[in-house]
Amino acid sequence: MLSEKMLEGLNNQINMEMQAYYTYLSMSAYFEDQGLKGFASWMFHHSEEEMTHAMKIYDFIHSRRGRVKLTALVTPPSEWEKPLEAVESALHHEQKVTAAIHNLVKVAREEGDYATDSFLQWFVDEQVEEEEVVDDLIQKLTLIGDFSPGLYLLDRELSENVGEEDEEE
Ligand code: OFO
Repeated sequence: MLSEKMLEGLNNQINMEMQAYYTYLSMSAYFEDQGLKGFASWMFHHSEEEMTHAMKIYDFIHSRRGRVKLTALVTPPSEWEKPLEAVESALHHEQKVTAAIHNLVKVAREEGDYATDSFLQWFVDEQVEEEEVVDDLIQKLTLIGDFSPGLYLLDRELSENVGEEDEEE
């Protein structure tokens, strides 16, 4: 059985992952509009990952006989001044998600809930990767600056990477 505090934290985390899904999807739409198809599919692919994160927690709550409660999502931003600004806001969001996951681990440990602690370790590792890939994109965009051919090449690289990831799944 999950404690009430643990259950509330996990339900909040579902909302956060869904919010991430919605935010990356909005970024994908923004990049489509900018004609940057590679960025758009990278963001779309990432939004789908966020939905799988939400569903992992959804399933876990049920497997512990808890009650899932879904809550409202906030309208995500839809415009950014430039690609770098959009990707920086993605990193900011990931950092908030990481902090929330760490807080859930803390609650699980305080309560001696080893099953939830163990379940959350996948998310702890995943967040390291999530922050790394987004930060990598920020570094590349910073290097490119206002050099449009560089942006074009990065966009192409991203569309190729997304294709490769899909083949591996
Ligand atoms: Fe769910 O990992 Fe990003 O937010």
